[in-house]
Amino acid sequence: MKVIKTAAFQDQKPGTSGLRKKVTQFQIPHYLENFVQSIFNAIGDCQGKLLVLGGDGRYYNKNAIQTILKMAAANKFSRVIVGQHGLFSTPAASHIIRKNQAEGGIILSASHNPGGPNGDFGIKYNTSNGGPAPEIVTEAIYEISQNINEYCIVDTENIDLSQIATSKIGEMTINVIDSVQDYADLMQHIFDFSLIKSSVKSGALNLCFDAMHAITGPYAYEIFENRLGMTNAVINGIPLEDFGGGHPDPNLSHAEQLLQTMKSINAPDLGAASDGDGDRNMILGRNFFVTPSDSLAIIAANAHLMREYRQGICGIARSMPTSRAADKVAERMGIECFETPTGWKFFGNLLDANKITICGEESFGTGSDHIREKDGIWAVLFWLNLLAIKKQSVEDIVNQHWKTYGQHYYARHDYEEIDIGKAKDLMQNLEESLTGLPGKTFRGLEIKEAFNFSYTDPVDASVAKNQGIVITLKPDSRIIFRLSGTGTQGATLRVYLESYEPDQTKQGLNTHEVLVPLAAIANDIADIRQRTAREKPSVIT
Ligand code: G16
Repeated sequence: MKVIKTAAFQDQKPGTSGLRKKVTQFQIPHYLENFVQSIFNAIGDCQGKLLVLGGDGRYYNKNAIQTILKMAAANKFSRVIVGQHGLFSTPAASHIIRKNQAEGGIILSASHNPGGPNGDFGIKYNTSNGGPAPEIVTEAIYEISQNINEYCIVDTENIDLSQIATSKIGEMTINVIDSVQDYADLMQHIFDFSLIKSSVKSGALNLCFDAMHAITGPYAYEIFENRLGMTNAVINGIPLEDFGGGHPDPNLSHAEQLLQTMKSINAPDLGAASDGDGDRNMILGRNFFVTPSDSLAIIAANAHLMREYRQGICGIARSMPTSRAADKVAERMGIECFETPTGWKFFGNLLDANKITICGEESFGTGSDHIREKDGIWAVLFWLNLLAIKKQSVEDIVNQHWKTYGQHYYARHDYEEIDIGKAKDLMQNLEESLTGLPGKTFRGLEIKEAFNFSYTDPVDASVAKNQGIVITLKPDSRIIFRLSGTGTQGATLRVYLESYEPDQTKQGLNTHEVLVPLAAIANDIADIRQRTAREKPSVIT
């Protein structure tokens, strides 16, 4: 074992979901090692403990896995469970941590961010509940990283991760396990595979799943094709280190091939995609997009139809910028709907305390208490199971939902890679204008409230402040501004627009047209064009 002297890096503060930087940054000598040692120091005594390790297979995954294994041995972990070839989707890693009662897990991923030598890399730590480390832990890791001056590593050959086998580094056991089987078994336990399979067999149900050359390919082949018999359901299923040069973000801008398929005359019943590490999902019907916020609400409203949730659900949670469609469902069910800051880590306490069963975010994330991460394949299976039960089209199910609960027109406008200083000024300026806004009218709509969102965790009373600026307008609209916590280049301003429409005759219209006035008001209030020097958003989802 070697103790290596190092100097602290000042920029190792985890964002919305772990530490994300350019690959080139992680390649700087000691950069990865410093952060990993900071995680281990935050855990404390690692002696005798079990760690889960895997990543989404992006460029640098292979190198980082070997380094982390050698550091885990030097830090005296007794065992590491690692996915074959160093691969685990984020949901699968969460499941493996829980199933094996591990101390925690390290997941190597920059999620939906592009990969390759010039792309992004990331590292996140999940705790023993299988969920992303809460703020108190990420803060501790960051603090340690600020003063770190040495790390430990075993000087040894690389470990062969290509075979399912057990090996050792010194005293530490390494179990290389199949990355897919445990997770596929869990899905089969939750959903009614025989029902889905018989619908598929009768020709009543088919799917196009776009794995975007990312981690879900092997999971999708096993689950959709092998276990459910959906031949040729998977496209872009071979994981590549650079995601084939694409942007593994399942949204209307980046899943072009899938969108074309779903617009074609032979479109399947369900179209879906997942992201780099398999926790996000996009749901499409034939020529029809389901917003993630609506998908969350529909999943919550229909959960009792699924085997796993037949007793009903105990509560729902959504992140603050997610539309309030789920709130309407909770209201009717007489259960609570929690509004949390952006970031899956804020759902962990609510799930552990059995306050919620279903949760989700506008950023294409949905999940339940089966693990402690959002889960892309789970959401697709939910929709498949729902289609098999209801025997209706995706569009009909959504329309029916709107008729019952009203429609929340919703869009997110992203201004990517803007100057960090300009983005901070914009937010600061907005913050200073808040007290003067209520009562003012913009383009015929009166502002009800204007505030900076903060959250007190109902379980441990921890407080998260400055989580985004919320503007509510009469009769029932919202505009939200926040800066992304997952980008690696400049700043990304996110503007979320939402307008509630209970009148059935005004539902199903073109979302972007309906939201034109709100987009204009957002610009009036925040002076976006002037301050960012951008004429329009770079991405609209
Ligand atoms: C991460 C978090 C999500 C969050 C999303 C967007 O997703 O896990 O909870 O909603 O980032 O964050 P931001 O708006 O700050 O960019 P992922 O899929 O990237 O891990």
